[in-house]
Amino acid sequence: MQMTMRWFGSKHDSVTLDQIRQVPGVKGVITTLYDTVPGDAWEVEDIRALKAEVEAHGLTIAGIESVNIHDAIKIGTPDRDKYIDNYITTLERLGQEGIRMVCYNFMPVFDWTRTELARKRPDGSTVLAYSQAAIDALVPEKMFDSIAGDSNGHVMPGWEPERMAHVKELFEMYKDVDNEKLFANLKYFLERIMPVCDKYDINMAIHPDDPAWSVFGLPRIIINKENILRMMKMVDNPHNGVTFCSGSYGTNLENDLPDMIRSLKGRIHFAHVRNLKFNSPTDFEESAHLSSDGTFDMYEIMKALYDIGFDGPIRPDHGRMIWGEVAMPGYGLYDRALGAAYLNGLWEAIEKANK
Ligand code: CS2
Ligand code: MN
Repeated sequence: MQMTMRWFGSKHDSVTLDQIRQVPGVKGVITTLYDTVPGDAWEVEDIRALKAEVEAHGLTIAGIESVNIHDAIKIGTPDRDKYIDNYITTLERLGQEGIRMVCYNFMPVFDWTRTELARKRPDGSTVLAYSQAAIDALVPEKMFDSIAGDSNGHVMPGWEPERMAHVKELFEMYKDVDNEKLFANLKYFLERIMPVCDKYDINMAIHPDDPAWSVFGLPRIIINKENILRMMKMVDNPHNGVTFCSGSYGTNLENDLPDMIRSLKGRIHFAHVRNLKFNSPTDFEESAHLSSDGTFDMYEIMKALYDIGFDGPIRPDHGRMIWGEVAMPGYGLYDRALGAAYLNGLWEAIEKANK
């Protein structure tokens, strides 16, 4: 595995490349062109500038998170091909710059959903949290305000204000899209992009839906082992792979994370590893990475990745906000650096025990 950290670009991130470079074991970043909106083809110069900036700081781009998918593709509207063409152009340009891993998701309307971005824990740290009761008390149009109002002035990934200004219309457009339709639209998209992925050896890594169930009645498909294996089979190409995000699949306690990892051997192209602490099956918070601070056995998760020979980029996922840091919720430096160090430690121990 290759330890990385997510970086949103110097215009948007309070964490610098110089800081990331000093985190032990981190040689690459996972980044994106944060100013693009879903559906645009990325400009060659912008990709090159991003790459040059990262490399000037002694790091490499280990992959892109995310190239987001336009709603027309997920809905399957007649103009979807235009947006798929733009997506292919972006992939081509990334491939030409030597970028080999692209993360994306296929969640309708809303990306990841949390109801609090700064829940206070007894030790004074704050964390992202989710409670189904809070969602049930909210109308979808208020969801964006709830996220934006809590984000220390940052635009949160996947919550572009341009898109969120049209939440009502978006819901209307998805009204005939059920799980089957969404699967079919995903298949259509993947079949069209696989040739360019084959040509440039780009690994596509779908991020799971978070939480792993339907929110506000919207369809959600990337939620469990059965569905993800169906997706792997439906377009059976090694470049059609997954981002294994423990904190997203793990929102559903019925998902056996190490077992899922083992069943995806060869198809996990990117890993997000973080822990969750459940207060009830429908109320959880994003704890520290350490097993004993949350509900998951992080050793077993890392061991499963080791056992399947995982060699792609991995990153600590959302961290707590600690030590007075002010940053994008989930993406401060300190707790993610602790997470990276911990995951590196687990990996070293597993590796040595297996030699
Ligand atoms: C989330 C998502 O998992 C995460 O870290 O912040 O925004 C995720 O990056 C996207 O859903 C992937 O497309
Ligand atoms: Mn994730």
